[in-house]
Amino acid sequence: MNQSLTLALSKGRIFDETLPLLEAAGITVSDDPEKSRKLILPTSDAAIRVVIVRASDVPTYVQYGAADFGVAGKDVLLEHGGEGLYQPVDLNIAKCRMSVAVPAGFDYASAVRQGARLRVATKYLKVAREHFAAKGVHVDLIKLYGSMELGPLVGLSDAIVDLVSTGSTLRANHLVEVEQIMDISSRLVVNRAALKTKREKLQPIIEAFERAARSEQ
Ligand code: PRT
Ligand code: MG
Repeated sequence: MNQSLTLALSKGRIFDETLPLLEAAGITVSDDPEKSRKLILPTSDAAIRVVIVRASDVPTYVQYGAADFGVAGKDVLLEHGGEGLYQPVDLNIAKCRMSVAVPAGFDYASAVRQGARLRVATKYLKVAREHFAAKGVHVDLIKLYGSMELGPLVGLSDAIVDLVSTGSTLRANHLVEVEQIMDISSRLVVNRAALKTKREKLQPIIEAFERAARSEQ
């Protein structure tokens, strides 16, 4: 049986923070995706390769079996919906939170209290829709693909829903965090069919990731 594996990762923090987990599973990747233009990277295990894709595309590659497994943020998984994906391990990496932010001086509490219609710019439509619906706040959601912080500065929106880690991006743009919606970390996602057909090869890696993630806490 073909037990070769393809792992989907995005470059940047997810690649960087997955490397130690791979090493804990005895797998090393020698190419640096920031320097190389290669999209398919070999590893020290001839039967395992890494494909470099956009962070928000990881669940799609794994869902369709183009990759057997991958690492994706909870933010990305919630927007994707998670169909066809088994999510066995919270890897506790690439941690941040999803929050509501507004320009300093904007009275968010009374805007919400008075039942005003809030314009919210975000990449995370599903999470934002559910969050405001649960609070009974009327919102007009404006979909953006990045640089959400700019929205309120140029009058596109009153508020944004975005990821925050150190808070320095918000501060640099005179925005304040007014609500934390949820904590975010990245998870291991595995194609459901591969889990059955390639179990022998996948299971020890999943277990090594699990142990490494636990010892990182
Ligand atoms: O960058 P690209 O458009 O290719 O895709 P991406 O932004 O989805 O990928 P990437 O690599 O930036 O993020 C991958 C995953 O890392 C996300 O899906 C999150 O789960 C997780 N993560 C952890 C973060 C952050 N921390 C984070 N701080 N993703 C993005 N940010 C951004 C945030 O959107 C904001 O613009 O960093 C800025 C805030 O950071 P602070 O430190 O200034 O608060
Ligand atoms: Mg980014």
